[in-house]
Amino acid sequence: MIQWYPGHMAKAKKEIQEKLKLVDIVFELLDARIPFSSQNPEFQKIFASSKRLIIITKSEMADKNETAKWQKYFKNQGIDSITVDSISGANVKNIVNSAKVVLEEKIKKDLARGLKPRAIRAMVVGIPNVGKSTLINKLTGKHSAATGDKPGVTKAQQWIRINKDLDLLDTPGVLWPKFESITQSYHLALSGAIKDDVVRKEDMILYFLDFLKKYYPSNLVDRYNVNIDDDNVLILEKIGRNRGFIKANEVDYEKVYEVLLTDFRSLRLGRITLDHED
Ligand SMILES: Nc1nc2c(ncn2[C@@H]2O[C@H](COP(=O)(O)OP(=O)(O)OP(=O)(O)O)[C@@H](O)[C@H]2O)c(=O)[nH]1
Ligand SMILES: [Mg+2]
Repeated sequence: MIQWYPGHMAKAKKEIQEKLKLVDIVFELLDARIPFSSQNPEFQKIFASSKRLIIITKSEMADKNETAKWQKYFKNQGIDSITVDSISGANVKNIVNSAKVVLEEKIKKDLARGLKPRAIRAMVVGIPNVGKSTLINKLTGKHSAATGDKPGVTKAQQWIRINKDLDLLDTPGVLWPKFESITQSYHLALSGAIKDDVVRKEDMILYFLDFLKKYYPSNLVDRYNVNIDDDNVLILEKIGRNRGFIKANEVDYEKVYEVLLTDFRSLRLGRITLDHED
């Protein structure tokens, strides 16, 4: 089984637990393409008695129907969720209201006790690269937190005041010691949460082709002009030849893998959700 749990993540997890008593609510960020694989199983325990709001990021990259199914799935577990696109800013402004709904009882109680309303203190948690810092920057409207297209950009916790209604604690991305399955590690690597070299790239690509054939055949056919009945190696070869990726008369498969990964991550393969409930 694949493992990738560098020491700094254990530390980051400990710091999350330490700060828990200071916050009113936890914003658990999940990647819309992998709402299941990006959910840290250890968080269930850590946040068992915390108020939680799931924020599904990168929603414009995922398959809308699947996202709706996942929101229903979380609702059935009693957890509210909201979808956002932190690049365009779609729905980002609604986060405060969703948080107020989750905290309704507490807010009412505080008012009844005569306490002055104060900003909601929220901790932003999630796997590396899920978009924690980008979301915070969209909310502040400026570059308050470092972001980057690779896992592990945020190194330390940081409080950021959004407005009079909201204070956010940015935290470094955290994974867990053992992934549930090889599929989960492929989904994490494909989406960029873990580095490609944590899994065997060739196996991951073959898995991805099988996945596309099953769930998004027309995306595959439309993009690369291949036949859905071709076997995976032939498909890779065709893509390589079409692109002119030839080295010493052979197809340069490494380059073909990169094309598939880049096309998926840049939406050139269309909107795709990797985690399907069935
Ligand atoms: N398309 C799209 N890209 C996003 C969205 N949110 C974040 N990104 C991109 O995802 C990448 C990672 O974003 P970060 O905000 O640095 O992620 P993070 O969760 O803070 O990552 P760590 O600090 O490494 O844990 C960046 O390239 C962002 O531009 C989104 O809603 N849509
Ligand atoms: Mg960050």
